[in-house]
Order: sequence, then C-alpha cells, then structure tokens
Amino acid sequence: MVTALFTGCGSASTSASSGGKKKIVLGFAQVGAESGWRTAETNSVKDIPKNNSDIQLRFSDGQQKQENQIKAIRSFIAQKVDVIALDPVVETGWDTVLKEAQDAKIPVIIVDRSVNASKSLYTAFLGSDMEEEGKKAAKIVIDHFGKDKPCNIAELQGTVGSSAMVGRQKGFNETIKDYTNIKIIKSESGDFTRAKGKEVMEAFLKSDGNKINCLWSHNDDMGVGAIQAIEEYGKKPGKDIFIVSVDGIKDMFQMMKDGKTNGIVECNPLLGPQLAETAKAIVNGKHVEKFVKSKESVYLPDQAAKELPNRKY
Ligand code: GYE
Repeated sequence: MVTALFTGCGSASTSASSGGKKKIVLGFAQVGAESGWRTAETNSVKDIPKNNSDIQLRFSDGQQKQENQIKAIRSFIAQKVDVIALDPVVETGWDTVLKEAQDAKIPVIIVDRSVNASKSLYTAFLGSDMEEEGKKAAKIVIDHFGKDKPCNIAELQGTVGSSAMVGRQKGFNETIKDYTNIKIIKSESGDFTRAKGKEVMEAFLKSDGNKINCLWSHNDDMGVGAIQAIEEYGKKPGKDIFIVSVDGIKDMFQMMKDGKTNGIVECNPLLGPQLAETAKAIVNGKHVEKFVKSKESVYLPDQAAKELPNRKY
C-alpha cells in the first residue's frame, strides 16, 4: 500500500499558534519528485515558513499518483488546515475532493498545473500558461527551419493527462500547423523523467534515427536523457538534431552552453513566495486574481554562458 508522506508538525486541528498569534496552516499536496523543476518547486514551497513566520506548512508528496494526492487533501480537510494548495498530477478527476474541501469551507489554491474542474471549486490558480510555453517552443523551431527546410520532429510528451503535457502539446501543434515542412513523426510520453526520456529517445532513434532532425521535449529532464541517447547513437545533439525543451534547469543551461541544445522555454518553479502571498490574501479576505501568472522567458544559445551562473534551479 502506498501512503502519502507528511512532514511538518503542529496541532492536529485548527490553526497553529506562535507567541499568541495564530499561524495560517497551509497544506500542500505535491505531485512527486520526477524532475529538477519539481525539486526546485518543492524547495521553494518548503522555504515558505522560513520566510513567513505567520505560515505553518504541511507537505505531502503524492509520488506521481492522483490517489495519493486525493488522500492527502482528505487528510488536510480532517486536520482543518486553513488553506489547501494542490499541484495536480493530472487535469481531471478532482471534482469530488474539491467539493469536499469547499463543503468544509477550506479554500483551495491550484498551483503549477491546472485542473479541468468548475472554477467555483477553487479560489485561485497560480502557475504558468502551458499552452503559451508550447507556442514559444514551436516558434524557436520555426525560426530555425523556416517554411522550406524539412523538419522531422520526435516529441517527448510529459505525464499523459497533466496540464503541462496537454497545454504544451496543444500550443506547439497549433503553431506549426501551417508549416507543411514541419512534421511530428514520433510522439510518446517520457513521463517528465530523465530515465524515461532516454529510453523513449533510444527507441525513436532505433526506428527512425535516419529521419529525426528535431527533438521537442516537454521538459528539460527528458531532454537531458534524450541528449545522452543521441550521443550514444553517434549523432551530435544540437547539431544533427535541433533540440527545444521547457523548464530552464541548470543542467539544460549547461547543455546549451556546450552547444548540445538550441532553445529553452522557461517555466518558473519558484512559486513559494507567490503562494504564501496568495494564501495570506485569501485568509485575510482580500481579493485575489483567479489566475495568478508566473513570469518567464525564452533562452537561446547566445545567452547560455551569461545566464548559467544566475540560474537558481
Ligand atoms: O515542466 C516538469 C515537471 O508541471 C510545469 O512538471 C510542471 C512540469 C515541469 O515534471 O519538469
């Protein structure tokens, strides 16, 4: 049996107190630990109590399973936390548990990945526009291949059914649709992990290694795994195969500095500070935006060396 892991301490019910002042108890239901991006987000969230003496955190790792995350939310409801933050592994299947939180009058902030549920079931969404990221990735490919150069893409999808995968794929595909020279010839999920990204890329190369000249990876970790596969196959990543991915982790910046990848679309995982602000605003009855967007950029090889030392994740 898999049990959700909880860390953080405090009384089992109602708000914790410190020096007579009540702390806001925030329960965070995390996806798992599948990528460098995820580790950075977890660290940023775990820093919340250090930077906000009025917040106490209870953290649960869902180990990439929705059932664990649902259990965690139910446990947060039973503990009567003040605010629940959910980073949903997949988009669908949340209605029942979100309704349970609502019935218990506990506000829910959806973080990072979005849910496919009625907007009335949560107070705010804090995260990135995944479709926009897919569009930005496609534009980098289009800028390189133009309208004539044949471009045969191998696509490494993220976790199937996650908003990060669904949104990035949609944005990318919509942007390339009028370019008849740009085709996706291989597409499979690498579940956002390095090991799976390598494995899937090996299989792609085995069957179509002579055709693939572009890799579109929904995240950097799968891309890093794929770069290893490409090198082992005897091709030059970033040269024989043009590569674009999303996140902006240090390892991928290093690859870009080394000339092994061609474009990084940034997705910001450092959501802790914005989450803390949003949770406080909600508890204090202040107005919060329904969609709190995180800020992000695009990086090309000429910026890699300069940007690498500045990367925080
Ligand atoms: O891109 C990937 C992680 O949900 C935005 O999840 C996040 C994605 C991120 O595993 O690396």
